[in-house]
Amino acid sequence: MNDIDGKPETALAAEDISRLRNENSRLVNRVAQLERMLSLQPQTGLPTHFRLDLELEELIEDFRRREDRGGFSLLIIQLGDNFAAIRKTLKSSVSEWILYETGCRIQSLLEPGDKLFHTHENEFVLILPGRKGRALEGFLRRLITLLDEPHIFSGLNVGIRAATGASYWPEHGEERSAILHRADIAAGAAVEARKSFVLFKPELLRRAVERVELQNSIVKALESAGIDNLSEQFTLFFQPKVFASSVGEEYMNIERVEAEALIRWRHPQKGFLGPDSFIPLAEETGLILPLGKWLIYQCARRLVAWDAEGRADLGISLNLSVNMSARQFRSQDAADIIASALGTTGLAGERLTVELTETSLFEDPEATKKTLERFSALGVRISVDDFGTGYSSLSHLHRFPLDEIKIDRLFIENLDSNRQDKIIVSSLVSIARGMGLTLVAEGVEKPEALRMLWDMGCRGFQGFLIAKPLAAEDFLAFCDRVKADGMRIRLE
Ligand code: G
Ligand code: G
Ligand code: MN
Repeated sequence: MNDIDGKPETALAAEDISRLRNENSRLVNRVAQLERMLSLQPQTGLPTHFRLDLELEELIEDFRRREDRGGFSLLIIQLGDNFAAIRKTLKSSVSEWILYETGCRIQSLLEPGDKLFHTHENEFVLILPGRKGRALEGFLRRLITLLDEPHIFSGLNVGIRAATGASYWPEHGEERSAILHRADIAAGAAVEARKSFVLFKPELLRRAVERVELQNSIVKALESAGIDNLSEQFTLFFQPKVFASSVGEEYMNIERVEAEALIRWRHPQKGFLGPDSFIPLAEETGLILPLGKWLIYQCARRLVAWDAEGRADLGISLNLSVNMSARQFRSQDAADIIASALGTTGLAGERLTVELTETSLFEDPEATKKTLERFSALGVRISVDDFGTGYSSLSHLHRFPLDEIKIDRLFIENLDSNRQDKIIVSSLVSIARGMGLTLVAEGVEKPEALRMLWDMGCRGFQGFLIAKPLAAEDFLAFCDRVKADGMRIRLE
């Protein structure tokens, strides 16, 4: 039989076979080269994640065959943030040296049968057969001491913080993936708690699962509803922030009312959630960015709608304060989002105040200044939230275009009994006045505290004494009541 070119079949096959042979040996070499690359980490010469997967599988098989229930412990050692920072900022030879040395240090502690892998840039995995509990404690002490020693390298002296998580086979999981996952959760818990070592326990898994679920439901709430209908799940409460013109025995007279918007979540399964149970997670995962954007738009729309309906009319246009988280503030488009919310709704910038914590302001003062100047250019007012709890230096406050300071409620709580708090608050009042800033006391619960604050010269008040955070309708009712009472609020 001939093929289509008319050549005899056997001749073609012989040619092909020799070509294929060459090709084959080239591929074999290439595969061997890739295997070497995949199985050994170049910086440390230690086996990689691929080898870990294979060897862990074999080890588990082996323990099962031998019915050795003594098992092993698996440690995940992660080098901390400062290692990542060194990698970014210093020459790569420095981070390579640190990795190499870390590998050597761990290796110096190993006994026959122990296995060390360099699985990711900043991560090592250690398998210690038969070592658990007390036997592991001794090892850990030596490991942590050794890892804590500074790395000295051509004049540099750097300490690297390492966090280790451990799990036991077979107690914490029978399968390879389970045992790795448990150790990873423990390592994550160690990083979060800034501890050198955490041993896995089932409670950690429950917490991790809960976090993932919560994260998923934030994503779902954001996705399913679309930015306009998000309000099916998220809703805003409004806590009045009032400015007094006089404070008497029974009443205070009010010059104007503003409100702070506070987010609440009507979670389909968990019910009504306050921000403390999801804002930190939203911050961590970046979900705060779409959520924060929704918030700003929501506040702008609210004000425009109230204006159109003639609600919340106290003779002066209502101002709403929005809390902006540090991550949102640092994102490139914080000012653009405000600008487009104002543009879309036609709201004047003066109607919004952005509340920022001291920590977000002082993290990167240069960038802060630029962003705040853009906010100011839009007419938006800027308020420092929870003032006094962070580390901001008073002398730096004047560098930023600020409008308002809110004294943290920690200082207000015991104002009538704590002399220290009294001194701090009255100096804050004079600083704020001196700098021409509006001052608001947060968490005012007792009439005595309000009177003391008034006597010190504070004019802005927020707290349960005046009103709790209120649903929109209740907030409007509050405004109506204040107006009906001749702009007075009863103090009791
Ligand atoms: O009631 P309250 O539990 O609302 O708020 C607790 C904390 O959550 C406060 O520190 C407040 O700043 C924060 N918070 C409330 N609402 C929001 C919001 O809409 N965005 C951000 N980033 N933080 C909020
Ligand atoms: O941190 P921020 O100021 O944004 O927080 C507002 C938080 O303070 C909300 O959780 C709100 O419920 C709470 N809050 C407001 N007024 C009072 C008060 O008078 N007492 C107490 N304990 N908490 C208050
Ligand atoms: Mn606030």
